[in-house]
Amino acid sequence: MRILVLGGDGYLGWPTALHLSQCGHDVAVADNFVRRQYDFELGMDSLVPIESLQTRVSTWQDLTGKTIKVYVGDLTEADFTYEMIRDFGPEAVVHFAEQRAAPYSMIDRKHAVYTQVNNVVGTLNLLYAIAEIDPEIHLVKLGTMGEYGTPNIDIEEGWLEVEHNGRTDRMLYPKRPGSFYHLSKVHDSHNMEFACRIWGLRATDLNQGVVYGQQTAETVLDDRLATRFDYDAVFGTVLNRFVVQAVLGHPLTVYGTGGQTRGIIDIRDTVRCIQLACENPAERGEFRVFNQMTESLSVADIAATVAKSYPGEVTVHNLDNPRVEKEEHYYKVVHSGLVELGLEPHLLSDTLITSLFDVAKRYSDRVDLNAMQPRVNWRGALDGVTR
Ligand code: UPG
Repeated sequence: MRILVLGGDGYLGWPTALHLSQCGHDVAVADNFVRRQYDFELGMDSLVPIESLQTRVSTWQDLTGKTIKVYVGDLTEADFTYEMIRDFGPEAVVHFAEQRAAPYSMIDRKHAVYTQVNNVVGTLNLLYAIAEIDPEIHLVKLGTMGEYGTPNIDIEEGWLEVEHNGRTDRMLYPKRPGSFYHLSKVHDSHNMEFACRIWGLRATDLNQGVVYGQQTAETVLDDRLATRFDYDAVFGTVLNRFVVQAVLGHPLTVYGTGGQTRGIIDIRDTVRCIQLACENPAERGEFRVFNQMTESLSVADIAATVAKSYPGEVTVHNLDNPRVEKEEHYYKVVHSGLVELGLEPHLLSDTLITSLFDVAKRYSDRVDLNAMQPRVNWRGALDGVTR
């Protein structure tokens, strides 16, 4: 298949592009490099050094003989988006090209507005480009488990059968997200469902859990193919952060009681899920939703698992929670759709954590301890930032 990966220079977009290419698909990537720009803005950097996109792509070609075409541009510029879709003529578009950090979106008004404009307008341009150029294209879009929040009922895969006053209907599952970033994905989901219903597009919304890990079968082939490893309090995801903290002898930064429970997924399952979604497209007119996670763990359980796997001493520090989120709640999620398509989940294991410890140890001299402490507060009290 011809598959275009948007956000192909990022933490997950790059390993996904490699995996799809390795599976024999004809892959192109697009990126505007804004993820690297956020590092400059925040004074942070990936723990693992990463090469330029050009070096990554040429390394892949040298190693495998497979080519990956590169488009440099911004989805919020409609001309770029239309020209790219016309030029590459994809059968599937995998869309990672969004600002993806909840804390970044909560820094202040400017960052909230940027996140929502970037994410919602980019996706809307893409929907129009697909509808006008080739409505057969299957859009595979990264949503988030954070769209649902933590409702006191079971979380279904995107849709809910509702009975009300003796009548029934199948409605989009109600959303109660926890940040302006997560809200941007809710808005995207509604726009996509509308485009499927009104124009007959085909789309898959992958509501992904919190990703952990850094290596895939393809990225380990050469250091120059490595993907990012974020450990800072803005872009670092919780398990990856705890691994780096354990290695450094820094207390694990559990926010609040740690009772908050999240769906999680190994990066190796992420790339496989995208492959499965592309190779098994939604029907025309169908807005299909999968919950892309493999197990649920509380933050305290994640900390305990990391502490148990680490050979040295690990301490846990329960910080005042900088976020506004429930710390004790019901959490039960249906996530059978991708398994039915063939996903064989890698559940969280000591082996995976041990290999992550090795990555963290190898680059531990690159860690900036100042990046560890959360400074973005959901209640709006960030030092030194004007709104
Ligand atoms: N948390 C801690 N300590 C930390 C970091 C996080 O307790 O040092 C908690 C946090 O309060 C939250 C949970 O861990 O309850 C998960 O936080 P995090 O790993 O930062 O994930 P999210 O903010 O949910 O966002 C990530 C990705 C996002 C994706 C989402 C999927 O950044 O792009 O949509 O996971 O759920």
